[in-house]
Amino acid sequence: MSLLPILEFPDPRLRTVAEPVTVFNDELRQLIKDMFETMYDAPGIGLAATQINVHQRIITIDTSEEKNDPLVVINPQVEILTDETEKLQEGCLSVPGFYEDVIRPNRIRLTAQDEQGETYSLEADDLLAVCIQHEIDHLEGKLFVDYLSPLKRTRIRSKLDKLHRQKA
Ligand code: QAP
Ligand code: CO
Repeated sequence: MSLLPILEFPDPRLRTVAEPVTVFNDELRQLIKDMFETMYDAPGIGLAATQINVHQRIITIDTSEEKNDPLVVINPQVEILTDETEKLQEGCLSVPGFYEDVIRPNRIRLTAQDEQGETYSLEADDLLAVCIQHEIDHLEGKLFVDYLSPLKRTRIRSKLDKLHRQKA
């Protein structure tokens, strides 16, 4: 098991569009274990492979209080089930320290594969629905800051740039 380094905004590698997973082997399952370890350690409720610089369509999620309900999401497809939206304060392990309201559809149907390649489908609402959409955005090279005003996004970028310079 190992903790994986997480790319931070505005790293251009976060803009990469991820490729579908075609091989379901032990290497994939080990990567998923490491993604859960990294996500739980943060602690976070969702992590997309893009964030650890692996550009394949793989997501780990656990929105449970007890952190005992891991969901593996590979090659996801989403159908929006309602016109109703949810305004939720979102954060992101790739945008550490910043949280802003984002509006998204609040009921979806997810169809995806698990770590064995088995296809499943589930309905999600509220936090889980939002988290799934946030993570799928990562696979498309999109971040929650893209939904904010240009002013807010620029401020966040400047502050993180400064932090990254101090670290370097
Ligand atoms: C996406 O994000 C999400 O800034 C998952 O310093 C978040 O797990 C979807 C985190 C909220 C919907 C609502 C963020 C950890 C974790 C930080 C996360 C931080 C440490 C973010
Ligand atoms: Co994120």
